[in-house]
Amino acid sequence: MAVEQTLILIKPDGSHRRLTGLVIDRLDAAGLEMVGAKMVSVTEKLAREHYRALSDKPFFPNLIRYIRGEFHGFKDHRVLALAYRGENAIGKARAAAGATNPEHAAPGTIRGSFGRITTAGQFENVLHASSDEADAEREVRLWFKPDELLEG
Ligand code: DAT
Ligand code: MG
Repeated sequence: MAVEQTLILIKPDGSHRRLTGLVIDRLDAAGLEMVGAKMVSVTEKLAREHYRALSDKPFFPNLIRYIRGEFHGFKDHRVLALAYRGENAIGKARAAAGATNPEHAAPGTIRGSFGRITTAGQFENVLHASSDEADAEREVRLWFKPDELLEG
């Protein structure tokens, strides 16, 4: 199986609810190797670029507010960006994360255990994990400069 890189973001709900260590622990247990890590203050431009494939969705405006912490009323735009490398890293990270909708995520996955849907209907699913090879490559490049990643 191919060695891949994938992007993980600890979303503002994840850091606010003190789930950062738990996510890192689960990805460690999945056998993935961290090759990049940094705190990012997410600009509107970065948020829109990251989610550009969803720009025509009705929930897009809230999604931008969510990844920037605004949806939850946080004053900063704090996101922890992590890059992981490993065999089938994209699939392993997605499996550890669980389904997008926390209500449908399997028990024991990060989202299944800790995600929730607010009364306003917004998903709080703790983390972002790249969905496929094309997205992973684009997203790692969007969030990290080449010299911020360990060489493989
Ligand atoms: P994932 O984060 O599992 O890759 P996605 O890329 O389809 O899922 O969507 C990105 C984010 O958008 C997701 O983490 C939460 C939000 N989202 C997706 N579908 C949604 C929906 N039907 N209603 C509300 N928010 C949604
Ligand atoms: Mg996605």
